[in-house]
Amino acid sequence: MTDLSTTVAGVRLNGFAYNACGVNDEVLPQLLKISSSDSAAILLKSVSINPRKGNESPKYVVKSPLIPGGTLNSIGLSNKGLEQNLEYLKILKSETNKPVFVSLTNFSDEENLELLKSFQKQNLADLIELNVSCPNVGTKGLLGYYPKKLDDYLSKIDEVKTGIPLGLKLPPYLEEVHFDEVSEVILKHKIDFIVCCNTLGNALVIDPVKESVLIKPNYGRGGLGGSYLKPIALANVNSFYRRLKGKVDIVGAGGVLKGTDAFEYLLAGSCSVQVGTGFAQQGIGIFKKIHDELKKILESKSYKNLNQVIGSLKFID
Ligand code: RRO
Repeated sequence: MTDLSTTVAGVRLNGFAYNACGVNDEVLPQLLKISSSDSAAILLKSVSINPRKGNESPKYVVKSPLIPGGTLNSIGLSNKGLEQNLEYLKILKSETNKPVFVSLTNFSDEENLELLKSFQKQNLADLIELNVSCPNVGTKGLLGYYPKKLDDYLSKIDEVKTGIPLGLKLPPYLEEVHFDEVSEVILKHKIDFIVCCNTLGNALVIDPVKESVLIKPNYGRGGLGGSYLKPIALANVNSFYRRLKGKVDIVGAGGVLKGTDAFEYLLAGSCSVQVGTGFAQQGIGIFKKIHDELKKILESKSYKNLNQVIGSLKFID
C-alpha cells in the first residue's frame, strides 16, 4: 500500500492534491463541496478587506475549442470580503477536520497587514498564502516580479508574523536571475512554503470566426492556466527546489489534470499540488481521480510514500 499523505509547512494533508485558489471556492456551498470531496485541503479564494464583484463578464473561459488545453481568466479578484471569509473559516473548521487554507490579496501593504492580523487573531487558518501574483488587477506591476519590492513588503510582514505558516503564491518566472533573486528573498524572510505558480498573465486568445477576443476585461487579455502552463510551472518548481531544498516546501500548480501530471510535479520537487483548471473543467470528482491515478502509478513503481519521489527527477550527464 502506498501512503499518499504529505505535509506542507508542517501541516499534514491526507492526500497530495487540493483545490487551487480562485476556482469554485468563493462562497460557502462551494467550500462545503470541496470539504466533502477528496481534496486534501480547502483553500479559500483570495480575500480583500471589502467584498469585490470583480471584472465584468465574460471573464472566464473554462472550456473552449479555441483554447483546448487550458483556461483564460480575468476574474478580477471577486470575493466576499474579510468579515464573511472569517465566518466561512469558522464554519469550515467546525464542520471538518480537513486543513483550511487562506489566501490574501495584495492591493496595498497596509491592507495586507490588516488582513494578516485579522486571520492571525482568529487563529483558525492552518496556512496563509500571500498572493503576490494576481495578473488581473492593478497597474503597478505584480509584486512577485520585483524582488526588491517583495523584500520590502516581507520586512513589514515579518513584524506581525505569528505561528500560522506563511507562504507566497508566486507568478511564473522565465529567467534564471529571477529564481536566484526571489530565492534569496524567500530565505531571508523564512517563508514557510511557496506555490509555483499562478497563471501566466496578459495572454490573449482570439476567435478567428468572430474576429474577437473571448473575455471583456483588459482588451481580452487574462491569466493563462492549464496544460499550457505545466512545463513552465514544472520548471519553476524544480528551479526553486534546487535552491530551497529542505528549507522551504513547494506546492505545484499548473495543468494538473490527471495522475501523471501529479507524478511529474512530485519528481520536480513538489510536496503537494493545487488543482485549478482541472477542477474548473472536470468538476469535484477530479480530486478522487488524481488520487487514485497517482496511487496506481506509485504502486506500479513500488514507491511506498511520497518522500521517496519528491525531487528525485533525473538529469542527463
Ligand atoms: O481573480 C483573479 O482574477 C485571479 C487571481 Br486573484 C489570481 O491570483 N490569479 C488569476 O489567474 N486570477
